[in-house]
Order: sequence, then C-alpha cells, then structure tokens
Amino acid sequence: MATNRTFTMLKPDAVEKGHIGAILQMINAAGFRIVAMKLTQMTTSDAETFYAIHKERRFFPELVTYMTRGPIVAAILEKENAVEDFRTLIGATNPADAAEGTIRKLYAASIGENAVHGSDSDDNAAIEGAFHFSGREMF
Ligand code: 3AN
Repeated sequence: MATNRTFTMLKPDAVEKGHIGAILQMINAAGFRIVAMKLTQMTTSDAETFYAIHKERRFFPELVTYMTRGPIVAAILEKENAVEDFRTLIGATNPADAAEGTIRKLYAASIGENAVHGSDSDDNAAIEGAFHFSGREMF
C-alpha cells in the first residue's frame, strides 16, 4: 500500500556548502510538510547499517567515509505520492544526468557527493525514518 511519507538526508556536502536553507525552501515550495527533522552526524556503524544494501559495491568505503564526515539534516516529509514526487524533485543519482531545476542538478557535485538522499520505496521510507527518529520526534 502506498503511503504519503518519505525520508531524506541533506548530506555532508550540502551542509558544508551552506545549502540547507535553499534546499529546504525547494522542499517546502514543492508542497512537502516536515514531519520530523534534525541536524545529526552518522557514525561509521550507522552509515554501514543504513547503506547495508550497497556493502558489496566498489564505492561502499567511499560512501561510508563521505556520509560520516560531517553533520547531515535528516527529515521525514509528507505529501501525497511522497516517495515518487521527492525522487522527481531531487533528480537522478548522478547530477550529470539530473533534470534542470532538480536539487541534484543545482547542488550536487558528483555521483559520489550528490547532496541529498530520497527513499526509493514506501517500505524503505518507513525503515529509514525509524532509523533516525523515535515516535515522539515525529509530528
Ligand atoms: P539514490 O541515492 O539516488 O537512491 P543509490 O541508492 O543507488 O542512489 O546510491 C546511494 C548512494 O550511494 C548515492 N546517493 C551516492 O552517494 C552513492 N553512490 C551510488 N552510486 C555511486 C557510484 N557509482 N560511485 C560513488 N558513489 C555512488
């Protein structure tokens, strides 16, 4: 069953470059409601767990180093068709392939440092949201 929530992280590169405000503005303008949000930093163990699906990939060590090198903004977002609409808003994984006007086209440097995460399914949105937030942090 489709749900109306997705999970996002504004990744360390986006935070380092001062893009939190601009990206949140785009998220709000696209009609998403913020259900939960915090500035936090993933440990190595957190990142290895969060990205366990990629653990056999060549880029996994690089991904873990990148995602743990500084703070991120984690958030749960609500909107009808949230998962799909948010993936449209952020654009392709590789910013070189991302459509004009998408968050990754505007703010991502490379496929490895691509500014923002968006859940790829309703099931993963629920798992990823619960990874970062307790029930009393969701509104
Ligand atoms: P998306 O974030 O668009 O769902 P995934 O789930 O395939 O993409 O990849 C998760 C993360 O792993 C990406 N956001 C990116 O940071 C990193 N990544 C994916 N593919 C590569 C790659 N070929 N080289 C380096 N990093 C990658």
